[in-house]
Amino acid sequence: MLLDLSGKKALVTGIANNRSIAWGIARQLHLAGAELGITYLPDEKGRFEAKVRELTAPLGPGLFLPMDVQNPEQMQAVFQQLGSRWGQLDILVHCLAFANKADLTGDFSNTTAQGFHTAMEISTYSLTSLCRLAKPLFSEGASVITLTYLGAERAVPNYNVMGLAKAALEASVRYLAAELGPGKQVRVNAVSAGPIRTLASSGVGGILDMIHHVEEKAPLRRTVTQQEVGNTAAFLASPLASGISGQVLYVDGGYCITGL
Ligand code: 0WD
Repeated sequence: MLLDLSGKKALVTGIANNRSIAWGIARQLHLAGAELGITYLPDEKGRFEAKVRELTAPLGPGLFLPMDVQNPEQMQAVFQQLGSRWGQLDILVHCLAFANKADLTGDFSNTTAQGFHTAMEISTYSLTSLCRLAKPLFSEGASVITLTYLGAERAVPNYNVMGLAKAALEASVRYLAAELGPGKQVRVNAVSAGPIRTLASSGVGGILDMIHHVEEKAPLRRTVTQQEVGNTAAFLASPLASGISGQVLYVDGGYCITGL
């Protein structure tokens, strides 16, 4: 059976530029035949909007909407549009995260309550909000995919508060999978990606050292590409993965199995 997503409607969040993991996912979903809805993080000068619109135009998105996950009205508006234009949702890609730069370097114990809250609200709670809003629209066998990192379960230097946000995100995946699976067979999974240079990862202190370390130690002696993560997301979105839910799937060149 070949991977075929034709006729599927996919909402992809978290494209900031052509290095974004979400961009790798959007391209692979499009190649497999899915129709895309894209959300972008709005900013006052509209720079993100222009950049993301130009980047994604060749994929012909059926929906292109602003969505800041700290803005509940904007989130509701996205799902209202989605409901009236598509009437259903087959694939939901949650591919966004944020923590203050000051909280992504140095001593973890210096994390402020505000920094803790911000990281959790944007990077973790947003998955739950998206699933709640999407719930009435999910089709039979719909698939939800989020992005996580090994820092959720190991102490990775500088990853700090984001490690906690990812740990809670992985727990959210399990609770959401348990809630959404009965009945409509909605599946919820996370892809744990190896370190990739992106706008978000450049905020993590020592990201280049992390990548070099993976290149030396991972069984595949390299880190992964956005396209490889995109391929896995397309698989998880497809009926080929119909028996997989509540899981964290590692796309990291095998790094997570290494001891020394
Ligand atoms: O090494 C990496 N790059 C890894 C990333 C390894 C493993 C996992 N991940 C995860 C990230 O934690 C994140 O969940 O992958 C996801 C995507 O991250 P990315 O592709 O590395 O980063 P980027 O291209 O910057 O996209 C993340 C985007 C934001 O970009 P910036 O850099 O401007 O914060 O998340 C979006 C935004 O577009 N975003 C928001 N979207 C809606 N509302 C918000 C928000 N409040 N904040 C950030």
